[in-house]
Amino acid sequence: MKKSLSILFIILLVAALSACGNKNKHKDHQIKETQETSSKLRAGSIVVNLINTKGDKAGEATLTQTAEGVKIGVNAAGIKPGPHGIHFHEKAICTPPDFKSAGSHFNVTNKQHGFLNPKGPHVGDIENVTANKSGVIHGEVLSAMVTLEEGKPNSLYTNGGTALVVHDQEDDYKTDPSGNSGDRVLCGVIKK
Ligand SMILES: [Cu+2]
Repeated sequence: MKKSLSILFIILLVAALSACGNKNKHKDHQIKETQETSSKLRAGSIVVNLINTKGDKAGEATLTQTAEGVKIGVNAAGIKPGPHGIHFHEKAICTPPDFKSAGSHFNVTNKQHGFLNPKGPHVGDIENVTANKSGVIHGEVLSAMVTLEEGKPNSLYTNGGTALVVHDQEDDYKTDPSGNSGDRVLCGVIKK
């Protein structure tokens, strides 16, 4: 238990530090915001449009392949303040209002959900992102478990692509299958 708590603390610390360091970068993304409906290449990164439960554009996620894994910059508005679960889901389909179309979590290794679950995590698990008092997320998280390289089993382009989904509640990192993170509130399609 003590070990689990230290791991959680490290995860939260890393998330907090990333969030602080990237404020300015995301302002830049906001200015460049466009109305494309699917993922698009921009300066070496993949830009994924995030839509809300009404089907309106609510922001963007910028995915960048780095040596450490895929960097996920999230810039979105209009959701409940506080921490939110965020995951890669297995289907590249975002149909509002419930986004069930995105299927389960991206889980090519057949594990259970959660970084703190002894039988986890899913390849698609990501650290929580946090919305501020105004319901705006400016954050950056890293996933070392997926890749943007095509042809690998853990590629986000596997089987026609995947989706990035933000949930209404915080992911507890241990409850299968989705960390008790509640409804799906934002969704973005990741495909070629
Ligand atoms: Cu999810």
